[in-house]
Amino acid sequence: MEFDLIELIRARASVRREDVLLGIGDDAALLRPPAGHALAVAVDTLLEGVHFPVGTSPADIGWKALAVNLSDLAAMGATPSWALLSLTLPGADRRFVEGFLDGFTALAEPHRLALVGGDTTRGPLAVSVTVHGFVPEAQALRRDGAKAGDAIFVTGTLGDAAAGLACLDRERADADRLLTASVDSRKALIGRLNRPTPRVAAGQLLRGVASACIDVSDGLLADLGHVCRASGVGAVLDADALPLSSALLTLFADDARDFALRGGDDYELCFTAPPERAADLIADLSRQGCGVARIGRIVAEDGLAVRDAAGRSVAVSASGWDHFRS
Ligand code: TPS
Repeated sequence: MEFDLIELIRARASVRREDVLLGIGDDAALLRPPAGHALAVAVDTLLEGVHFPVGTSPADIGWKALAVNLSDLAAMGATPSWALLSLTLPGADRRFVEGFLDGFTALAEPHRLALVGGDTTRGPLAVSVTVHGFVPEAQALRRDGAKAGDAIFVTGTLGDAAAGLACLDRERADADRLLTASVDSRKALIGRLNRPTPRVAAGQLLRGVASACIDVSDGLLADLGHVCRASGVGAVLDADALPLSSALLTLFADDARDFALRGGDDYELCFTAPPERAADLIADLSRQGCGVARIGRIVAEDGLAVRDAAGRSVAVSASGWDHFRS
């Protein structure tokens, strides 16, 4: 049975690349990274009921498992090349694997990402994807380069995925309102939860320009906090500059800002750059079809502050997603 599944996965590995000397089928893949580039490698595991709600379609799980990994490469400014897939399944469910590969392939193909190996085991549903990419050695985007005076930016809109999760949460006090409210907004938010768009092209455009970069997986405050700690700086965010989607504002007008600051799973890029680069950066990213907002500035003093337009502090609980929080 295991070998049938591996054969099925091999048959669906549609992207061919010249730098894959040997793909799925031997004990290890043989790959040729390009000279002068660093190999960027990242792994992310998705568990049912933790990273995606029970009942998520196999195709959405396949898309998201790859998207969150491509987002890690995007945050490094890397160009994706190869992936490994490890699937733990309760049974040899061919239909699940077919659906999973539909979603996975839909995202792998446009990024020319070759699936070069993997593993299948039996157990509670879990998906682990390892991705590889290349970035010119001196141009990789890192978390530790933010400088006092830099402007802070974020791509796209924030808070949508966490709001999508809230829409699916039947325990919520306002569950009935959410079920009957704007169907289009609900769909848009749940779509952001299930099918995030990794900002791969944006990450490449930021090479050599951004002083620091991270993808927003745990929530803006948490992830910007990682940048600040790594860089030895602090940040002041402009609460009124946070980019909020019309779907979020339609369904969660009162909590929109909180979702944007603390909600995870958006997979947008948060980056810093000298303020004099702001106008060019915004124009270049917009030309790519990637929205970008300037949301604050890096300061020398530790800590994260959120201010409104009048300069008053906005109270927020500075927590993001933490797997080990009890
Ligand atoms: C059913 N969530 C789970 S893991 C994570 C977030 C925001 C951070 C990124 O994970 N419950 C369900 N589905 C979800 N997506 C969440 C909660 C939210 P990692 O740090 O492992 O990369």
